[in-house]
Amino acid sequence: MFFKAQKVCTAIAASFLIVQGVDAVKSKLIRGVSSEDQALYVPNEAGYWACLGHKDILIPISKINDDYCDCPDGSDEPGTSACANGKFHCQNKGHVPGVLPSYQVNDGICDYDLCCDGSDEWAGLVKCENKCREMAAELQKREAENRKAQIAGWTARTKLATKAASLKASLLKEQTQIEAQLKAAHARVEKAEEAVKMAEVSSSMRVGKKGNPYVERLKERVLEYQRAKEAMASRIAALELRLQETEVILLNLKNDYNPNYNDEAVKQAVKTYSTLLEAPLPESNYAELSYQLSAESDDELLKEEVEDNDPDLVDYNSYIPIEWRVWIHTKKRELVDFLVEHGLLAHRDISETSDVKTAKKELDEANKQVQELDKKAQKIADNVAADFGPDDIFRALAGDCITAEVGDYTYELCFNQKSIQKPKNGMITPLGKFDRYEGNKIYYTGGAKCWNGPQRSTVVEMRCGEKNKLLSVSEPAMCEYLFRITSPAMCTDPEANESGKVRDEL
Ligand code: MAN
Repeated sequence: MFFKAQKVCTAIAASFLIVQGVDAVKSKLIRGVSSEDQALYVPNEAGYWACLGHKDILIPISKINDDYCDCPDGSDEPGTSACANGKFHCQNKGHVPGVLPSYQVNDGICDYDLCCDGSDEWAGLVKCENKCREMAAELQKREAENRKAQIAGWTARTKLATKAASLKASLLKEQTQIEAQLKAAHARVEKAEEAVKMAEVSSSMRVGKKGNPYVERLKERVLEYQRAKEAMASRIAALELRLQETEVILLNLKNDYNPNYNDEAVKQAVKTYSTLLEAPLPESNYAELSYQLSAESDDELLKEEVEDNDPDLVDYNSYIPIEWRVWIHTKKRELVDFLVEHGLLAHRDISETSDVKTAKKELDEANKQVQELDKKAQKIADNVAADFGPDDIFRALAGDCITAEVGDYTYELCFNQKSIQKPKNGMITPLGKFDRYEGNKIYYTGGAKCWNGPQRSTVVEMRCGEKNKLLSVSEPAMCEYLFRITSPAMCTDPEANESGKVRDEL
């Protein structure tokens, strides 16, 4: 702004000087120079002017545009074709000003692309009408179309951004759900592991299992036998005492009776006692006696006992708390496993009870559930962390494909996946797997190996467009493919651009 103002002031000063006039030439505007730069063509007091790029070369002001090149930078001939490197400024009123290489001045060709006002052909070799008005209208139309396309592209991009954000949000939601499910599944595994342990403990210690009716009856029977044995022992003791006393009486009678008295009863008693003493006594066993006391048959109990005849069976279980039993069982299993592992004990398959089988099945299912959830969680985590380009925008396009027929091939590009080449009749050739996004480019690498060359790869150059479209395919180097595409993903906010422009101008 400051420079502009300064230039305008200088221009005013220059015009003033021109009006004042050092000579006739100086009073005219210099041809081929913009109104802003007219001020650069002011002579010194002596009527001399210095070449713009060579201040040491001074020429009389009359030599400007005299169709002879005096300045090495061509600055003395802006309005003629005398200098090969000069520049001709076209004012193009009503349109955008242009700068033409001055050798194209008066060459008999209307250079409308740069000089719509036809001022480059001022010598009259050819008549160039002023086309600035229609060209400005055309430009305006084009700009309006461009702006429309930009708005459409930006609208499409906004939709893509919404889709990408919602895809990510549902992924994150799913991730949270899977995490909760995983937590529950881990708890299920822990519980199932505990249940297996308990079932194994119960199965390997069945005699001591609380609530087993046979065990309870067996215990009762033992107590019954113990009581019977005690009763029998005291009865035997009493009878033995009485027998001892009787024996003393009979012994005294045997020793002290008078055989000269003919008492038949005494003689008979002494004789019977002597015979008894000579006869041997049978061995007796209290336990055997006590078993015979029970009227109920033990067959059933004994049968159960045989069925429970597990070598692991230990009868201390009923007397210890369940947690201790689990601990003991675990240690015992560890010891057995250790001994089996080190070849000190033969491996023995212990047939499992249905409780153990059920518990193990539940554990397997719980572990399987954890594995499946882990896999799902990993897949989601990979997707969340994957590269979907600037602002994650290509998340909305991942897996979408665009195709184009170029020469003998159909080319296909799938976002975040692959790029392929398909001949009219023949096999597909992979041109690379998605590798990364970088600025406005996508890289696909590691395609099919080129004959005698590298693996095929693709670079995709993108620019803004309302639709995803494959515009062109080329092969700048053997097996290196360049795809040019449009995509709304590359569009920017036209309003932000506008406000940017305004800011630049301020
Ligand atoms: C095939 C195509 C071509 C490639 C050659 C290389 O014909 O994939 O694009 O240049 O192989 O041998």
